Amino acid sequence: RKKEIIMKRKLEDSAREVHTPQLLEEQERLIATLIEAHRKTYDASYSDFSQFRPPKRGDGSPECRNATNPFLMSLLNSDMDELPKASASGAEAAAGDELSMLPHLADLVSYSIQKVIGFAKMIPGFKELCTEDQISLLKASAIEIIILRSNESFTMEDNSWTCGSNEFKYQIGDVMQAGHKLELLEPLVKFQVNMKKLDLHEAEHVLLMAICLFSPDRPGVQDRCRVEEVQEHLTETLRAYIACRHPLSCKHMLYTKMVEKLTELRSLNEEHSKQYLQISQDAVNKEDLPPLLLEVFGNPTA
Ligand code: ICJ
Repeated sequence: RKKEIIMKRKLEDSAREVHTPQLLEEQERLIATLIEAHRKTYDASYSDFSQFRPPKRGDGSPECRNATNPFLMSLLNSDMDELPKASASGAEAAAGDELSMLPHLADLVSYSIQKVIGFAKMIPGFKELCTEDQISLLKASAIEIIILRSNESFTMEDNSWTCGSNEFKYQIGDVMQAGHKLELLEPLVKFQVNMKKLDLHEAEHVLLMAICLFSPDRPGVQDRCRVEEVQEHLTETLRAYIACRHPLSCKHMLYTKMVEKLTELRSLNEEHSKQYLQISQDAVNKEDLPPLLLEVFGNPTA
């Protein structure tokens, strides 16, 4: 009789958990920690961007509409009647050049990798992993987390990443001038649009980045169990958060949709690896790619 009562109460308890999950105090603290970690590593004023090598666009400017005659164009458009020195200015004028955006975007990505590392170090459980596993996780997820965090600057108004002034507004064409093919950029922009439509809370956004980082199936990870444990704790927290904080009308399938985003990121990552290899081989100026970028994405000449 007594046993029955206890059993009944247990069943009721678990039923209540399913229908009205609670955000435990510990989960609340975890979310607060992640939000603070993100705020400390994501500067929404984008004021550091002017320190990157400047963007070079070959868009509508006269020099570039006539990319086949850069020298002629620069003479016609200036008061000079002589070419300054060898090919220097000609090369500058031909900003429609392939890879003309590479130095700027490579600096942006290298800078972002540093920020992602700073974010990772503040996630409970990351520092407790051995250094080798920390490196494996970061190498595999860096581009995915950058794609996720970049959603904050993405706007559906004109499908661009807008980071302050026009100089730091990035459109598909700009990324093509970093050597990427439309095949990759189309899904990248689609991803950003669909992400934007999910209209995530900051808590959900930062949890998704942390969940992405703690993927136990990345190559080279030794202590898969530890990584999985942390990831499960994060996903549990995300489910609980959505269940009790997200308005009923929009939480429908939200968790599932977020997990789907992680799958899409894997395929973007895979395609990025291929195109990165190509770009890093094509880059004539090896200085175009900062050392951190070479270390994280791979150095084909090493
Ligand atoms: O960290 O939100 O691997 C954030 C901070 C801001 C701005 C921002 C935008 C990200 C963008 C837009 C952040 C421009 C093009 C970027 C894209 C994310 C990845 C993409 C930087 C970074 C790159 C050009 C990558 C290629 C690089 C390459 C230079 C080696 C494009 C392939 C992505 C699948």
